Amino acid sequence: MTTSSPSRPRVQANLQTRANLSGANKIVLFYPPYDGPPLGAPLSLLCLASPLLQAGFEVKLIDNLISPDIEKTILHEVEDALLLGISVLTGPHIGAAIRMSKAVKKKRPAVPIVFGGWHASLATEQTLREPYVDAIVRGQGELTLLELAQRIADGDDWHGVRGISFKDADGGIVHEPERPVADINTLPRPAYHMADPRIYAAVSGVRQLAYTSSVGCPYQCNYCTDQVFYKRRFNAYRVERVVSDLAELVPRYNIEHVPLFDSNFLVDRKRAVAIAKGIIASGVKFQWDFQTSTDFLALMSEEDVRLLAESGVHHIGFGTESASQEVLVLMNKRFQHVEQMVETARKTNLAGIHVVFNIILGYPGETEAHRQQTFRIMSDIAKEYANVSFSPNIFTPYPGIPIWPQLREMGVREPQSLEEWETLALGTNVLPWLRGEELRRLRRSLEYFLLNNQIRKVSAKIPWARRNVRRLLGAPVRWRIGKSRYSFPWELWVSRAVEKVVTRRSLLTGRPLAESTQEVC
Ligand code: B12
Ligand code: SF4
Repeated sequence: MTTSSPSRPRVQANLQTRANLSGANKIVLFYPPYDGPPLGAPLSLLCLASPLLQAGFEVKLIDNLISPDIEKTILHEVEDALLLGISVLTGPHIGAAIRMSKAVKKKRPAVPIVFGGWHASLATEQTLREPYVDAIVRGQGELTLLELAQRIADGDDWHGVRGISFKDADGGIVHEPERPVADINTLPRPAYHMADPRIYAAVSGVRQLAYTSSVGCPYQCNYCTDQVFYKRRFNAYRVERVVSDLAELVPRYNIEHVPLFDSNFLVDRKRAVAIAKGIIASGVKFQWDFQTSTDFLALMSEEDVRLLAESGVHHIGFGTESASQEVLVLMNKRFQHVEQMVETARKTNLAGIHVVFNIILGYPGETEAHRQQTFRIMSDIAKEYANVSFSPNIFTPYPGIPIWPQLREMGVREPQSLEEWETLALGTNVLPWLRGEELRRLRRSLEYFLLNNQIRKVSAKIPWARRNVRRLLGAPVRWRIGKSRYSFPWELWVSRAVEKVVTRRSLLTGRPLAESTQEVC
């Protein structure tokens, strides 16, 4: 939890606000708990805080990760607050967002509660129907929240604030027109000073600084909402800004690791290479990771990929999703081809960069034959290039993804309330076409695929018994994947005695995730 005080309060004390909060100048922003390893300070809140601070508001950040008793802290902080803003992603975030909102509404009903972030932006009407939500900021939030906060502080009506949806005085739902996405170069630097990475390092064990060098991706994959949020525009900081930010922030906070939160970092390859060169020239040393698509990496020269590694890139996450061209077309991923996955693996392997290929299983239209093809091709790639790991998930339909009309027709039931989205089994299975024997076969073949990827790594560092089991199992496991034959799975039984197979990895960092975790970002 962090606070920052304004130099020049902007609130006009003589005005009566909608919520009767005259004189209040404090904005409380809350980041609810999520499932999975801690990733450092929530960048969304740091981005939102900056323009508010510049405009003279006091901002208090409450992040569950470092505020042990969130309810007590929030209730205390909203005592004299102008508004409570909550960032909401689909899944576990929602539970705490609901609990805190209800508690605040009970104790301080006059304080407006504003939801923002991907879930609230993509399931706006449904979220706003909840009695404890007063307004939603849709999409990029910096300028919209600032304008809304100014309206509330000035006691003005909320009509006309572009990018918000809200309940009017009669409880009717109003959707204001969209706010165009702002060029991120025009936005102030996130308020990093409000989230000391040392405090976060005590929780995560890593001194890391989340950074976004760009937002938006030009592609339109059917299962992804980036296009809805950022309108397919690659909106990126200039090279000089990225390099000077990192060259300043990394030594200031003694940072070891910078995960980039960009949707597709290599859209502009020249820019990416210039950033890597700039980092090298700055002399500042740290590791950094990013996510991108294989079509872009495959187009880079070996020399440029090596340059990325030299500048500190040690992991890259790829949404490869399938090795069947037919399934890639169903996903509207026509831009991606299996040869590019191979080329990506080859070039990153040469450069010594670890990569994770995400795989989506059970996509509508994917047959068992497609899936087996994916397992075979991906296994071949990993056999050739030891730097490749996988993170497979069963397709999860998130709110607002373009393929929803088809999913409804195929019998997928859309959650009917905010609460229901909280309990959606992310990455597990809600697909009516993946049941019974087919699901059992998927699970078993997936186990073989993951086991194969793990046991091909036989090094002297591995204990003797496990090393020998890996050697023994290698050939039969590869045979099964080659032939798609999975009955009487004795290799799985034997391996379970000595192996804990990694089933999922973080695309952002490459680190293994617990099997139960819902977070794969
Ligand atoms: C980092 C990240 C995470 C981290 C964030 C942790 C941290 N410390 O920051 C964690 C691990 C929590 C995470 C988890 C998940 N994530 Co994630 N994540 C991302 C990622 C890569 C970057 C998010 C980010 O910080 N961006 C930078 C900031 C500045 O942007 P922002 O968060 O969008 O915030 C802006 C606006 O959204 C808005 N805003 C946000 N909050 C608020 C609050 C208020 C009050 C207001 C007014 C505005 C506002 O204003 C901000 C500034 O413009 C995005 C992809 C992307 N490119 O954005 C996916 C993304 C957000 N995640 C996604 C998904 C699917 C998930 C998971 C559901 C499952 C999964 N695949 O991992 C889980 C959910 C787990 C849970 N609920 O517990 C989806 C969105 C799905 C959805 N409907 O919510 C995205 C878009 C990836 C994708 N392309 O599909 N994720
Ligand atoms: S390439 Fe990645 S970020 Fe871009 S639309 Fe496809 S899934 Fe989304």
